[in-house]
Amino acid sequence: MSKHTNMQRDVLVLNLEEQLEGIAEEKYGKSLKECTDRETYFVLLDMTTRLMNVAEVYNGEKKVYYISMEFLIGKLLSNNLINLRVYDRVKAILEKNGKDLAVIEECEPEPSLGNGGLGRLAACFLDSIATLGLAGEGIGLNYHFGLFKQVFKDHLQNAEKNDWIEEQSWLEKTDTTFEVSFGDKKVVSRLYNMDVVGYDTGVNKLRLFDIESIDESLVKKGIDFDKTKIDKNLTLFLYPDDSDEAGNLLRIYQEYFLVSNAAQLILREQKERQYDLHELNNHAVIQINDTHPTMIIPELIRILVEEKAFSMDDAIDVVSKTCAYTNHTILAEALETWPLKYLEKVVPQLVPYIKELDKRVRAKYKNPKVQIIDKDKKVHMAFIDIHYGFSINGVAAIHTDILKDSELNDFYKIYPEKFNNKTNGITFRRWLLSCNHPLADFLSQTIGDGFKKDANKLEKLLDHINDEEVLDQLEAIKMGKKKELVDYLKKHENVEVDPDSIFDIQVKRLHEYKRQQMNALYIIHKYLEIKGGKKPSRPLTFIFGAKAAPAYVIAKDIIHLLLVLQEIVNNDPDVNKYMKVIMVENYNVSYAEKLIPACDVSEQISLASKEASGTSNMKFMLNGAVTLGTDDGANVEIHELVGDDNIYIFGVKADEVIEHYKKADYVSKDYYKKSKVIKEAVDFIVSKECLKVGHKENLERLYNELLNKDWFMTLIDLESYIAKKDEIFADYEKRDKWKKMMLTNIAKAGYFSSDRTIAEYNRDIWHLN
Ligand code: GL4
Repeated sequence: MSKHTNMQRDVLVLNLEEQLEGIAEEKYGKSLKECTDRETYFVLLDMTTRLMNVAEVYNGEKKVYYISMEFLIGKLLSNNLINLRVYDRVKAILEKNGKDLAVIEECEPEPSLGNGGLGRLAACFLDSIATLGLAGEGIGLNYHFGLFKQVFKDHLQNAEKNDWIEEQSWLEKTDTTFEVSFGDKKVVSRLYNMDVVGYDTGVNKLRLFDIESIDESLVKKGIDFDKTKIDKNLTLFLYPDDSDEAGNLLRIYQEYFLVSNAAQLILREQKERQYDLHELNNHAVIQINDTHPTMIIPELIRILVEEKAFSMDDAIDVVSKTCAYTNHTILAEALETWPLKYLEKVVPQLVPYIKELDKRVRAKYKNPKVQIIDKDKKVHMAFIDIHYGFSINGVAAIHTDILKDSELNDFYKIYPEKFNNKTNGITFRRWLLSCNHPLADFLSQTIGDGFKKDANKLEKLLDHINDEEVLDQLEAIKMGKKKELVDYLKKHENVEVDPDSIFDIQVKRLHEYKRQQMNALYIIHKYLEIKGGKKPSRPLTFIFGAKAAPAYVIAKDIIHLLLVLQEIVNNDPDVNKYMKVIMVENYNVSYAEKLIPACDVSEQISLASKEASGTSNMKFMLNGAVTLGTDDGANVEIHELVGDDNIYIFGVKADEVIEHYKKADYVSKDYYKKSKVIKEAVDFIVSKECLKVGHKENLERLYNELLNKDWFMTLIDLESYIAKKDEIFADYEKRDKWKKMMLTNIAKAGYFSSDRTIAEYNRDIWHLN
């Protein structure tokens, strides 16, 4: 940090209280004490912004641009205060003035700029890039209504707009505007910045582009709007419904808008710094987060050729050395392919370049499976990234292996040197220091502060594995967090939960491969057992949080089933003493921060091979939950780290699953017919009890899906899941064993710090100094 900014910062920090009083007076003509909670929030926002303005800005010779359709950043106040190292001081000043920082935090709306793990990962990465002192920025879009807000009505998911942007916010409007040309229209963009402050370091920027001509009034009912009015709707929603042609076209408009702005921003910066564009790769590295920003490749090539007098060869060469691609999924439907005719409509200027890239591949490789444009005239976006980027990485060891050995094997054979693994990570600032103050403080007392900067130091906790006082403290902290959650659930979901019950939690996007439906079948099984007189030794609380894509019918049916079960179980006097079911409404980052510290059993039950990594598994572990999971994604690495005795693994393995798909020999009905337990659980979905509460159409559709299709093999694992789950619940009673498992999981979580992940990206891909 330069001496100059250092001093300015010190002055501000020294006079924090005067500063806060000054801002309160200036803004509201009141003392801090007299401010309402909301006013206090805005005073803090101002104060924090001032501190970030005097922090060091990173300006390396080379910079990483992390381009992503999503940045699921969560609320910023607490995290910024923590990273600026003033959280405790601010908290104390507020207390002196009769205010509780935790209450003030509730006044902040959560930015709605992401969907799930992919978007949250991008946010964790920005935190770690800044924390490691690397020059890097995120580039994304400023969605006005973001991902929809989930509202339950009549046991169904309804989608409403998520109106999160306020008059005063963390967004800073800039003077930067660019023109973006589509085939049939031009729009003008505007850049908004958000500061990303590292832990005890400097700041980077998240760049969010918007359009000047946006018209929020286009959204009339729910999340419906005219998808064809591009100049008015472009940045209204993240992932608008793409089940029809207009929706597909809108996605392409959004994606090109993102990359056109990114390209203009990056090239403007190169020019300002007087860098030679022939050496672009020495000054910039572009990390393409999943395929959505893939068009940055042909777009940069196009600009270099048409506006910078590059030969095609030179343009392709330098762009290929600048762009790297991260793959986040092996689900075929998530790998984007756009019909060429859509691209011809939206971005005709790119089509000759895409064809050129395709032609060059064709000239070199005969294998039809590696061609960019297939025989149906569809453009495989990932294939552009692989042929014309210098690095392809998966996000967990098993995922990268599957990419190499099966999904992308044809490419791996061509470019073995491009493939590499970067196991995901999470920022411990948000997922420990901020969401679990009691645990963070206790760890500091027990093993020192070192873990805050070097997560591997958490291993020191293992020295205390036989220390009863430490084990009891961990248990007490967990209980404290469970009680906080109980209060919150009472207030927000209107359900009573027993804090002494086992908290079993599954929170993640709703998808059949994640198998929330399998968890639901277990709940049915337990319900029937209790009805039959077999009571669990301790009450069980099953908590879910998940949004389903509005066009994903079966996912919404699964939510319906969960809400129906919640109603039946929680209102049945024979059962509700022993178990409760809660599907929380509008699960988001802020909710995760309340649920994760309170969890006992972390549900990571995807069909093996399908979950690229998962990241909630890491957050739960760090907060002392024990994983119940399949050998999938990062669970595999958690398993390796904690050993067999500190995790509960069940189910078929990835290679078996892949074999089943290859042979197409999985028949769910066979499992249903063979097992009484499975049959009873599945049949209950269309039982009198369920139909009395729920809707015939939804329940029957789900029942038929499970019985006749079950593409993600729920029934193959149901019996082993039931057995493992009963085992983990029984082990919960062996308190000594359980507390040691908690401790071991926390101690071994250091590997999953996103600081480690980012250090690896930098070492192997970015090479920033
Ligand atoms: C995801 C994966 O589903 C998830 O396993 C992974 O942790 C995450 C971040 O790498 O990326 N892929 C897509 S698509 N959405 C995700 O959340």
